[in-house]
Amino acid sequence: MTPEEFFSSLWTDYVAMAPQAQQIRQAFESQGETVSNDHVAFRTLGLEPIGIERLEPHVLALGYRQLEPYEFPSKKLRAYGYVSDAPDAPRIFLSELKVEELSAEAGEILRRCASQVDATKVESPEVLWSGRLWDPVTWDEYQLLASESEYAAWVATLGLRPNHFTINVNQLTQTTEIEEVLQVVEGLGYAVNDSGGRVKGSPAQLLEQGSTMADRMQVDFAGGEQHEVPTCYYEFAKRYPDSTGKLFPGFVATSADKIFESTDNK
Ligand code: OOG
Ligand code: NI
Repeated sequence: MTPEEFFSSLWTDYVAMAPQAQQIRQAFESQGETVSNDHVAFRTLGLEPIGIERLEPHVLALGYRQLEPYEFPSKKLRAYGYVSDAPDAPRIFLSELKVEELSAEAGEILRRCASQVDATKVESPEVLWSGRLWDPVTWDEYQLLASESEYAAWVATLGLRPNHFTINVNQLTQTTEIEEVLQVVEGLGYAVNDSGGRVKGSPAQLLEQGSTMADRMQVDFAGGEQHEVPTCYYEFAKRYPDSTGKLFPGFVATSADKIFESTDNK
């Protein structure tokens, strides 16, 4: 699979989950802007057979390498950033939930989900847009998971798929500040994630970011019930050059911690 085929499959899955992304992208393109992708991100459970170590080989096979690890103690997550030397290659962010840090009850629900995954399916790159690979949880279980970890509830209902794409704001010519981009997005009727401030990070941290609040969609729960849950969101990133003149390639954990909340139920 080429990186082009990979990202094109991801985009198709993503815009089905986040129709707002298509609208926002088109709004910038209709101003004559070129919309390029800074990065995509995935979520998973730190459990066999779907932990980061099982998903990472697909990213490495596309020509990426691990850049650095990130820890999110209060969210019980760990993550890695990946970069590729191919020109204009988007970065990739993989995170996983440290399931053992949740309650026994939550852990049991999540282990039941992971135990249903066919390990051979995880060996092909399509697993990264395969969605939920287990039976739906109950609405009560969803709420229990969400009370401990919004991330856990998200993965249990939506499975493995890109949770956001990111507009590279360095490439825009008319809205060159994150705050200006957020105002365009609000003008289109989409809510902005203001946790930790609308614009996360600073020029001194070499990365500024903002995001929408995720779209919402009816999904299936056990017993044939359907309920609306947050799905996927759009992010906007502006990078600054470091002392060597090279654009900062990484992520900023204190900002990422708040960006995760773009899929919170609030
Ligand atoms: C990823 C949140 C972190 C960033 O750019 O810092 C992130 C997620 O919501 O799964 O994307
Ligand atoms: Ni991001």
